[in-house]
Amino acid sequence: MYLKDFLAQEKTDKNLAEVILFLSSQAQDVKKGFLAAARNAIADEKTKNMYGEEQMALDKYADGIFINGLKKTRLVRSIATEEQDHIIEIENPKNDFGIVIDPLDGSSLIDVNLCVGTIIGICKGSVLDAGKDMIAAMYILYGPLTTLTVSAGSGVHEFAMDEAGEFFLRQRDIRIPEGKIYAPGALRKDYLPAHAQWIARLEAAGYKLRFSGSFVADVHQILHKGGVFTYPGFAGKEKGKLRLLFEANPMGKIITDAGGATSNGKTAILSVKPEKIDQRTPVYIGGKKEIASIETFMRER
Ligand code: FDP
Ligand code: ZN
Repeated sequence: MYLKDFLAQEKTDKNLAEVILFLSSQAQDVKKGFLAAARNAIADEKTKNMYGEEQMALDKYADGIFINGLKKTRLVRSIATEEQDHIIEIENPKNDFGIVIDPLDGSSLIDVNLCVGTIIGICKGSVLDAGKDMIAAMYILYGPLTTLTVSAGSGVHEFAMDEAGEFFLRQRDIRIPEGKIYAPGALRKDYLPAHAQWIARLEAAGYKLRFSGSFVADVHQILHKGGVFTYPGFAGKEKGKLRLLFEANPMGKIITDAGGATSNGKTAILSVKPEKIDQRTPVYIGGKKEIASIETFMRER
């Protein structure tokens, strides 16, 4: 079954379904950018730093695809993206939705052809709404398959792109299983004490390390195999590295809707009211058990 038919069957709000379908259709153009960048890289292989610039350009290229498409279709009122320092307001919008986008997460892995993705949250109104008020979240993963994982009020579902660029249903009602994978960001030497103890506890319990450097891909793995991803606050950067709006909230909604949980170490990330678009947050995301245990460690210190 195709995404369009699935959204209709699930009785997804018509306007919301239109936004989800439009965003998913942009994946093909993002993929064209990967190929173009690879071709340019070969042409410029003598000048190594040119390749670095191509990588940077792909972030901007993907950003442009989503922003220009949304401006043209006027499907949403406002857009905040990781690549822009201000909220973009659309003139004469057809809906009141606010959209938060990380156009290309994990972009440092493009040159080695590892998995990267696009992360999107859809708010009913303001892009600065708390994560729990988002009405939908989705991510596109550019891997061996191009997949779309979406939560829009009726569970978490995964689609895969076919030869014609259409997304067909691959897995319905995904629930995060119990599992023993941990994906720990930041340098061990900078860990704060409670975090260090919690990591030691996971290791003693036999958790296996899996960290690619692409947040969206690493959390995707946790969604399917269980366990926990973390990019904590650490010495010198107590607020962590990852962004509340573009990374933690949309992925947090998907994991939570699949039966998992998310925390900044003290409280559910989705309950935090953002103050600014580039706000950072410590991130713990995964199984309920692991998230409850880091909150206990943090409380007891
Ligand atoms: P990137 O800078 O490549 O966009 O968004 C930040 C992010 O990647 C995440 O995708 C990833 O989990 C994290 O940074 C990796 O950070 P480290 O290089 O510090 O491990
Ligand atoms: Zn990112």
